[in-house]
Amino acid sequence: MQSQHLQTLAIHAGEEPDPTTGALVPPLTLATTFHMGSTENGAALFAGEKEGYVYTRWANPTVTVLETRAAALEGAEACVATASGMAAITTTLLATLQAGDHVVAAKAIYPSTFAVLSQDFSRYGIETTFVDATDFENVADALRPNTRVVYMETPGNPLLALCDLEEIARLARDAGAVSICDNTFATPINQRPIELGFDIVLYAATKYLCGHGDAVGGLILGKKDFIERARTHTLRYFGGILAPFNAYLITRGIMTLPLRMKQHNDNAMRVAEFLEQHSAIASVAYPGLASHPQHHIAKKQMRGFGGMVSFELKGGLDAGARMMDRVKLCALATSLGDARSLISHPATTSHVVVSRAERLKQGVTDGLVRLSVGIEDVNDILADLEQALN
Ligand code: LCS
Repeated sequence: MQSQHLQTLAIHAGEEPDPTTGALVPPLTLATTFHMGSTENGAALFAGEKEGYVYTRWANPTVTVLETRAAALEGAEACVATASGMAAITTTLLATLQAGDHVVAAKAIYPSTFAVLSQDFSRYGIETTFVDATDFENVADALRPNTRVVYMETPGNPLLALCDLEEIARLARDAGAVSICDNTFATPINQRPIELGFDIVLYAATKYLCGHGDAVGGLILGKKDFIERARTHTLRYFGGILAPFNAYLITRGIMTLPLRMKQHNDNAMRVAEFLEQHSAIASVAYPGLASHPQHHIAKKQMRGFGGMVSFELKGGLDAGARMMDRVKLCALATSLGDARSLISHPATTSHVVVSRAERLKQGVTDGLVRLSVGIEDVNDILADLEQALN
């Protein structure tokens, strides 16, 4: 049944008709525990001598369907699902790092990731150097003999800064460090870090993969050995597993991911072009625009430029706030990647976890507006923005 084409994998990978009922949709298995058959069989399952389901914190059939499908879509050897995108990030870092290790990370990343590295991992003796990764030479300069992880997010949240994945994967490999890419904004449809040499890809599946704004979840993808270690050690003990119901919803969301991304890409390009020529707008960041400072990297490593657009109004914060209060179709809400358009103000929402000084250092200004362009008819999105801007 399996084929190499993404749209087919998105619909079929990881599922078989249910052997007892023939149901085509994989059943939602909410069971927390599974019958072991016999004491002998139970012992073999617990010892890892036999494969099978034991307890949902270890593995669950509904979650397995999602993991198999996501791995197929990414072209990864294996995948493990987590409770959230943050759980995917922290589980991966916990599975990789130990006291005395050093991390090189892009500075303009999801602020909770910035916070966990700078405020929490630092307490465990793990130091992070944050660099402007739009120039890979800055990554090279920050590497130390004890650098164990090179952590990137591209396009980055919320500035949409890009880094050169191929160059940075090479630098990390030469330094003996594990390369990790948060690919949430791009999705496997628009960008494939493993093919560009990255070791590990992470997702907030909460966003585009789910696509409908109704399930929080995360994914870690990479080599089988690493994923199995993360699953059977770090995740099993730290406990941030994905709930089966959320796995069910995210698996269903993935069925339409390639189609949705096509529409997100097309709509966002139209919105970015519209904003760029509008007299009330001071600047627009979208990887697909020729004016984007890393457009050359976008063309090299992205198959589509995604659904996220950031911009500033000429009137700064006040004008931005007035606009965000006036949109009607675009919902004033955090998060991103939903079918519906979402508009947000990073400085007063996602970025409150870092200081204002740090936020400004990253380039996230008081007036920045972030738009997650949905898959509604683009003319309606444009009309909404136009009336709000005017
Ligand atoms: N990585 C990126 C790039 C994200 O944008 C987010 C969440 C996460 C990881 C964490 O995922 P979660 O734990 O929420 O599933 N981004 C959000 C945002 O920009 N607004 O609300 C959440």
